[in-house]
Amino acid sequence: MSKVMTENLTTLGVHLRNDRQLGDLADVIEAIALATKAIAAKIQRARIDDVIGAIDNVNVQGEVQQKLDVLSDELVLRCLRACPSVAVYASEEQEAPAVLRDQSQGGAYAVLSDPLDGSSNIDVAVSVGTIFSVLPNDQPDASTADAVLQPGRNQVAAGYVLYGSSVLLVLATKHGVDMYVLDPSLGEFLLVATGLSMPTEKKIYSINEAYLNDFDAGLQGYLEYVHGNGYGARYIGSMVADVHRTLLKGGVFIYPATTKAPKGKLRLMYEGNPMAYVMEQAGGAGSIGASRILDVMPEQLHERTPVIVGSTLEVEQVSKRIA
Ligand code: AHM
Ligand code: MG
Repeated sequence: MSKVMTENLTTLGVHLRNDRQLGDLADVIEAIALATKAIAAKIQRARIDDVIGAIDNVNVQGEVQQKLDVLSDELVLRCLRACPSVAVYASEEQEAPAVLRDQSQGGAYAVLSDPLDGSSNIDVAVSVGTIFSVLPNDQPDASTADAVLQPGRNQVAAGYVLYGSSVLLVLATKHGVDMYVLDPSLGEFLLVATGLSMPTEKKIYSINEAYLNDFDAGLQGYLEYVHGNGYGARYIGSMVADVHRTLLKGGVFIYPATTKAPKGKLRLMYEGNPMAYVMEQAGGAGSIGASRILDVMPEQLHERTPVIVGSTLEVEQVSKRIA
């Protein structure tokens, strides 16, 4: 059961330092939070400032980049560059990681991010998000860029900011999952709930069922099962919004492998790992079917993965059919 804060007003910075005792990791989270405040402002003004739509470029994934993808990526990089303990920043939008400083200069962490997930939804005002993952920099100076290639179980913090009807920051650390809301008049993230824990039994499934014929037989069997057993379907098509609903309301979010995309669509390092870490820290689970997401040893920075995250029982129901 999470504790909802109603009496005390506490900022993100105060909570990270005084209650969570995160030391220099608090600086990293605050740098990310600063970037997301700037991104939130850009999103709200996007139509007025004419930054909706694609630029004439594709990213390393071969996807068309939106103007706001690039702006968001630059904002995260600028904020992390100013943070003395960040060694390296890797982003869905950049082919290679940006090495900011090495271990001898105090670079203790690697930060990975999808700076603006679901950006193609902005023109219809659907919620979007920033996803982030923080790993320890375990590399000696010469190979700082390699610090990002670690399994997700090594994460020391991960989370997301949801730009929705309000702007929410959900942060998972070894202390559990806390939620903050951006007070626009103060420009501060304020603590609203600590120790979030997922509902265990909720019959909600979230998947793009239009791809049904491209799913494997086991997953098709799971969908037949949910149709006949009183489940509800929810799918926004914006991962942060779908995962956030799953965290609070329970059920399962699935982006599986398909015949057209045999490794799925979502990225292990920027999407799968941080969301699985959040779910596990809230008492849920994250799976690729055959194994835990957090145990996957990455071979490439931008590799894709099937993602099944949510309530432990429901993740098991799906995984056992497709493993
Ligand atoms: P993006 O990283 O290019 O923005 O794409 C990721 C998004 C997720 O937010 C969402 O879960 C998924 O794409 C939806 O894909 P689909 O339209 O195939 O259902
Ligand atoms: Mg994205």
